[in-house]
Amino acid sequence: SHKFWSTQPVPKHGETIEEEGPIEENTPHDQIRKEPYTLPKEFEWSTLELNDESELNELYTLLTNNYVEDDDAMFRFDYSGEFLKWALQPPGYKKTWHVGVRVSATKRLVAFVSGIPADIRIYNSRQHLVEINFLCVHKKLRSKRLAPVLIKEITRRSHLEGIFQAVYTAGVVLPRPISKARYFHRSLNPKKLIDTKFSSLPSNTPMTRHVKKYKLPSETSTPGIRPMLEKDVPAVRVLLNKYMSKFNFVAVFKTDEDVKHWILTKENVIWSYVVENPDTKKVTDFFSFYYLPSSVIGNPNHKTVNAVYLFYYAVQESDEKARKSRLQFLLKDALILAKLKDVDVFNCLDILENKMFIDELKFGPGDGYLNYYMYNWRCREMGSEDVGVVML
Ligand code: NHW
Ligand code: EN5
Repeated sequence: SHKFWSTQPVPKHGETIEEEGPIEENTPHDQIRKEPYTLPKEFEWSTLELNDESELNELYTLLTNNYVEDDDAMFRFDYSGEFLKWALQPPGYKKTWHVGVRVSATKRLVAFVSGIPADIRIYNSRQHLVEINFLCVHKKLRSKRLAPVLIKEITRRSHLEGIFQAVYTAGVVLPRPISKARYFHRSLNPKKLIDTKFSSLPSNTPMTRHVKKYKLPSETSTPGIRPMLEKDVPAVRVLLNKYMSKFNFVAVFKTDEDVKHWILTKENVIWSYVVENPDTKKVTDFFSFYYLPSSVIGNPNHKTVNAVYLFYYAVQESDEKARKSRLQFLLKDALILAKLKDVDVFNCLDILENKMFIDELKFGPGDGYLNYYMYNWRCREMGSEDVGVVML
């Protein structure tokens, strides 16, 4: 099995790991293949220009109709065009890493994969690498081994930029996960979630009691909480990088520009809030969540489930017990703020310190998992509570 993955520089399933480091040497620049990989004859490569509204829309349409679904094919991610621009055009992005495949005859976009530059720390090693996401092959072209060609092509284009490692996440198990996280869901609109079969009414529970269980206050409770502003960027960067030092696999925010791009609120894409101490006026905490609705497949009454996903956050509190209580208050406010935006469900993974609030705030386990991977890097596995990388 794994006709493709067995040829790639990734650890094998079951292989024991003695020492951390690259699996293969960097290819010298003059030995990197100059020509794109060969596609089956009816297709051609097409680098997407996402600043062009019509090309962005082609990508949106491909993903909306063909991207990730849950195991029972009831919901499909519906990333907006605005969201895709945010996700794919961070500081230092490379247009050549927005890799499309078109049908030569009709120019119809039928496959895609992307890379963005990123900085991470894995255990004690800091790396500038590529984050791979939005790999997608049109439903009609599945199982024709197009995905390996897309992966080899984005690898080649990374090598050309001097990058030989990558991070990526997937619901499927491949050789070989660094960590496995689970999705958790907090119902904000229990009736709609049940109507769409996103969740089911527990047996012997009347709807009224179920709805009451998830009721939230109409206002936040943390003193000094407010939307994050551009002036908060430097403080948030320091706070976040400090908080990240607790974990073994994290994103590194090198510049204020990175924080400005990744954390500041962009309406209907990402929302961020800070807590400013009312006495000292110092920012002590922040959290953010991104908006990613899912299309409901084949439901006559509901087109989408409005979901947000917990993104990066940081708390200053250093005492473990105090931090747990702080996080519970902050995340409860996050639920309230999301509810005010008409969000139906608040999602998170069991990474970071999320286990400190998951049960108390009535998140329940989902049926989906997320596996974390690195390409061309060998290292020990870790528990999800050691992971501090959040991918879109
Ligand atoms: S995970 C989301 C991936 N996308 C979807 O699930 C959308 C719906 N599905 C599809 O579009 C986030 C297709 O099913 C896809 C596969 C395109 C997934 N990752 O073409 P074939 C990401 O975007 C392997 C990696 O016939 P297909 C992360 C599979 O194991 N490999 O299948 C992406 C098999 O190989 P094997 C995956 O169904 C990370 C081969 O593909 C995979 O028509 C990419 C079969 O190919 C997945 N999610 O198309 C890796 N799903 O060896 C980046 C299947 O087992 C690596 N496969 O025979 C790093 C590159 C950069 C390095 C830089 C130094
Ligand atoms: C990489 N950037 O499976 C992206 N979602 O649990 C790749 N389940 O929404 C990511 N099946 O459990 C790929 N409701 C991995 C994710 C793929 C999408 C996926 C799961 C995550 C999901 C929902 C719906 C299940 C429908 C049937 C789910 C239960 C919610 C319930 C709420 C009340 C408390 C208990 C749980």
